Amino acid sequence: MSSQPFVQSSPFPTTSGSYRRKSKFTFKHLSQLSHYSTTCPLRVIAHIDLDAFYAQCEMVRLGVPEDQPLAVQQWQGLIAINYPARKFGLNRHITNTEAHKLCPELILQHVATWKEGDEKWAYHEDAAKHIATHKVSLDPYRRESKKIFAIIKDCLPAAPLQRVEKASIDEVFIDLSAQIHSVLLDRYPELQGPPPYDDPTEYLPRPSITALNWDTDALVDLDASETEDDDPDWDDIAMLIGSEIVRSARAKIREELKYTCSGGVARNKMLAKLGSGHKKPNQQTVIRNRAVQHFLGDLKFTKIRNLGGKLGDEVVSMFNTDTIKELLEQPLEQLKRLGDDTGSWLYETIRGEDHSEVNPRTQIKSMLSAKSFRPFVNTFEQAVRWLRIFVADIFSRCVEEGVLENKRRPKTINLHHRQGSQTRSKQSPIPQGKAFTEEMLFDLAKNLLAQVVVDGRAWPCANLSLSVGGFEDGVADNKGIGGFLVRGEEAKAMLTSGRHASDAQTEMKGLQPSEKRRKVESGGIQRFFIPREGSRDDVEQSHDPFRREEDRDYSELGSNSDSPEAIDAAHSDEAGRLTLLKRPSTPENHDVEADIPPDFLPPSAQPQSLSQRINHFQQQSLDTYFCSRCSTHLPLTDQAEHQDWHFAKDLEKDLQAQERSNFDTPTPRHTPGLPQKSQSRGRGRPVGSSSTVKGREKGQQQLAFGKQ
Ligand code: TTP
Ligand code: CA
Ligand code: CA
Repeated sequence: MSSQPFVQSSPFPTTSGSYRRKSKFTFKHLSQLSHYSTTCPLRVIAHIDLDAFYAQCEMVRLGVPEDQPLAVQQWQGLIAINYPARKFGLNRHITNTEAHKLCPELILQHVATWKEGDEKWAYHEDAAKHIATHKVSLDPYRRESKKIFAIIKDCLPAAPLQRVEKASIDEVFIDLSAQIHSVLLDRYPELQGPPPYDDPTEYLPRPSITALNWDTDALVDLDASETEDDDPDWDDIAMLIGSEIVRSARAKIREELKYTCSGGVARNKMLAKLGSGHKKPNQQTVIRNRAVQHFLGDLKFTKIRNLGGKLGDEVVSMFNTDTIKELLEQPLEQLKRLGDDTGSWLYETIRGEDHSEVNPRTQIKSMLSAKSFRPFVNTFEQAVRWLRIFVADIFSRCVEEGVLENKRRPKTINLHHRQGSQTRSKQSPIPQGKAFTEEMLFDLAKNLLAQVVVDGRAWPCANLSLSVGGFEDGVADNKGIGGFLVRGEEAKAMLTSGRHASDAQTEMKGLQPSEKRRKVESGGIQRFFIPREGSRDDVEQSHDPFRREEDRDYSELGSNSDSPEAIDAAHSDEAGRLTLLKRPSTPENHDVEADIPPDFLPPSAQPQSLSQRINHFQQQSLDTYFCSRCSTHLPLTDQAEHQDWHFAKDLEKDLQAQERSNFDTPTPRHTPGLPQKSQSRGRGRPVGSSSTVKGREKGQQQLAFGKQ
């Protein structure tokens, strides 16, 4: 590694020969730079990634000295470790207890959580003990992320000279091409003129400069065929300007928010990202075009975006290596054993070629709130409580997106439910003609859950996630705009006095998982990213979205690479994260391993050992109970599930009826958790009338969980 700038090779370098007077780049290349052409050889992309991001957020929030070791804890595991703590050997794969042993002075800060029944997330002292009743909130980090993103944008000129892509909660790509083009013309007037003979294929004059000052940058050593004695060409100068811009943005983030970050500057996204991770913390690495092969030669290809996961594994096993150097020996035809497109993509990638665009879209496409359950959730009531939290979480993020002002509004709501190896997804449209309220979302969510329960085998549930998607700009797309606006305002008034007024959430860019995979720019690798499309009502056995998220966390987030999938995971919250952590050895955990779901046994009768349980189970299953609603005898062990089934059926009908009659009127306020019409109803209603709710004993009891 050299930190040496170009050295002045000769006092009169530009007069010694004609080759010296001409650049290897043409006027056309220069002009391509101003258009963000992805094939422009002068292109400059930057990647900025915050150092130990969540840990820094906590350090700044708590006012902790910079040399104090600190790690961020989620349940029993660590998800972010600051650099002072890394010196003690701490990493993401150890538990908090192990961490304390390695570094006794460590500050462990648990992430903020939503506590069941609370109106807002908070930092709870003993959160780690409450995995069963709390849900992680990443809001504090989203907020900081948003501030950082704003500073970066502020440091850059206005569009069209600005093109920034938020790639995850703590990183951005910047296409600096157009900005650099304008700086080049400014600083080097010789580039301004029209090309000789008006021929854009004419070569540019050679830069008059012979030495570049790379300041504090880490410069990657040149390829073997290159020497620092060669005078810089325009691509080197473009990189230098890019590096200056990144340095000033990083300084501004540091100055205004106290955060350090690392930067990478190179000719494309892939290299820029590898660059920012090359030297951490608080440094930036420039990979000049003349240094690309040298830089890549030493790397493992599994560090490259999209090669951290399954595709990477497949390549490793097919070619028996994980180094770029060895893979470079494989001819294209060999790589095409992975598929034509994938092979070609890989061939280019390991040669440092990546023509993907910096995608400035920062609009949120979807929001997801999820939880993995340890112990599992076993009743409708419990699940609905989680839905309440998910809805509060999503709704507050929607408010931040401007749903109440009708700026943007999601069109669909999805529920994913996992039981054993089976995942089910239910989706419904979000009615566009009426006010967007938390209660409306909650009702829709419950309805979806009810549909899952109706299908049967809903419990024990290992994972639930709720998402809203299909965000659209309200004004452009909403035809009933007039009426809606009034209601939107009403809803806002209703809410400003309530829970969400002070609970501003920060934005996370998000795409539907399927969109994410489709977004992978290099056409050929889709088969590794595109999920099998499911119908609206999917029972997915082999394709399991939760499983995928978990894979992702292990293979990609952990390797400091944020593939589009990793971005998903970044806001999938516990859905993915939990499995990264070692499972806590709490008593509840034994339930996870038990092959008999706990809800088969009444809590008071829960025996201790597995054999006792089995005995108990066998004994119980001999008993039956009589369901008065369908006049059937059923095994006692199925009672809970069966009653849930009735309850869910009722709820479904009830909500449908409500939907039909209320479609044009704003949703009235009613007790959360209970469909409005059913609140006044008593027991023992006759069976069979479609829009009424009958035999609600269990349901009423289940849903009477007070303040949500
Ligand atoms: P990263 O950028 O991967 O890591 P980092 O910022 O903690 O450290 P580095 O200096 O190496 O960049 O992830 C950003 C944040 O995302 C991280 O602070 C915490 C969160 N995260 C998880 O919650 N789980 C994970 O497995 C990973 C990789 C990150
Ligand atoms: Ca980071
Ligand atoms: Ca990152």
